[in-house]
Amino acid sequence: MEERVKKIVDNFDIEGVVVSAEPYGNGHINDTRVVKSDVLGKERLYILQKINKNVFKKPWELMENYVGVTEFIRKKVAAAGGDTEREVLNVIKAKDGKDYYLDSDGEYWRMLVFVTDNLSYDRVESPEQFYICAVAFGNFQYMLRDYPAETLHETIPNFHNTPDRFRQLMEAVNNDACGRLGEVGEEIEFAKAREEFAGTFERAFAEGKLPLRVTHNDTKLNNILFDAKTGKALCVVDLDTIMPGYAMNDFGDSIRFGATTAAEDEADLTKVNFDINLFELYAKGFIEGAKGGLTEAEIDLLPESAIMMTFECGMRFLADYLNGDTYFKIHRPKQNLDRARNQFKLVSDMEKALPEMHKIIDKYKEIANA
Ligand code: ADP
Ligand code: GN1
Ligand code: MG
Repeated sequence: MEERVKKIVDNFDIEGVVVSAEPYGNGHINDTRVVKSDVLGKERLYILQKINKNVFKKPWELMENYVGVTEFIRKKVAAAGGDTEREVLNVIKAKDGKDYYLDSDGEYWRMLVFVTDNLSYDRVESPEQFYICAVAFGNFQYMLRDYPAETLHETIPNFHNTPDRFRQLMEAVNNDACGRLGEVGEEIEFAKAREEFAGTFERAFAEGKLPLRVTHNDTKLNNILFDAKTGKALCVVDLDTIMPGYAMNDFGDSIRFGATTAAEDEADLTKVNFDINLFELYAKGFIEGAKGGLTEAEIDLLPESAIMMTFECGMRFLADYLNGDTYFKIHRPKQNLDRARNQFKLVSDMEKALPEMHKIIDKYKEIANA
């Protein structure tokens, strides 16, 4: 283990003798490591994360959210007789009593208890698994329905404000920081043709038709840990973006990532197709998991939220490509461009499937109201 990492780990109040701290997981934002510690011959695992300061400008506020939300959920898990070490994240304090460690380079680190015997998936491997994920995210929102939203910091302002994401894309186009604009003419036209659509939710909110709720805002399949033994959903992770938001977006973001026949960065677009059967399963699970907590207006907008989150994410990948890949981690050149094209292909598919998506949602709305 590098001396630098060992020094950081040593600043946390963890048990045993630290043996290793290897990179872990496939998140696009934070640097995540799994820390192995030896406690009298028994292995104990932790997650160490360097919080991405480029993305999260005030990590100390983010950690206040993290601790507030996890303590709130922990009480509910305990009251239900659940496992408070595995069904909710546990933040380990630094030795100075803070919920994070600030190193001499000005980087912020956090330590979490590793959720043992978990499985995390980067692709939907079975319909059942996607359904389980849907119930878990629906239920997560339900669990936070009475969380004091006014105490939450906005860790990324305008995170799911799609018109603002459009604006940021146009800014990237104007700057053309890396001279890449010539390559993406078609994609820019695609985005411009949907500028009006981008404002759908903001307009509905301004007209008082949508409530603000405490939402997760990053409901990718790999932000749920499954129990390796039972296959059930165990723990929702990646709580960096918990903020007030629209209920539908937690639905739409999962559809974006999961109801597709290919990985998010698949470059061969003939392989990228929207899967309406997975959409239906997720809709059923999410509505059930939300336990009647969604308004009719929210349920009616679930199909649009799938398009909204996919379109928004495509614009974000495209803007990042134009800006020189400064936000999302990439592992090869043009990965963000591939991601953007992939998302826009899904948007086209979803637009065609919109009437069918509405029919599906109407069916489950009736079941939910019955
Ligand atoms: P990012 O914002 O970079 O996506 P995450 O917080 O999602 O960072 O962490 C990256 C991955 O690490 C997750 O997708 C998950 O697989 C794994 N992970 C995160 N927290 C834990 C934990 N407490 N126990 C086990 N695995 C975890
Ligand atoms: C990022 O952190 P991660 O990998 O779970 C991003 C999401 C995007 C997603 C696209 C804080 O999620 O908003 O939808 O990549 N998170 C942040 O894969 O920007
Ligand atoms: Mg993540």
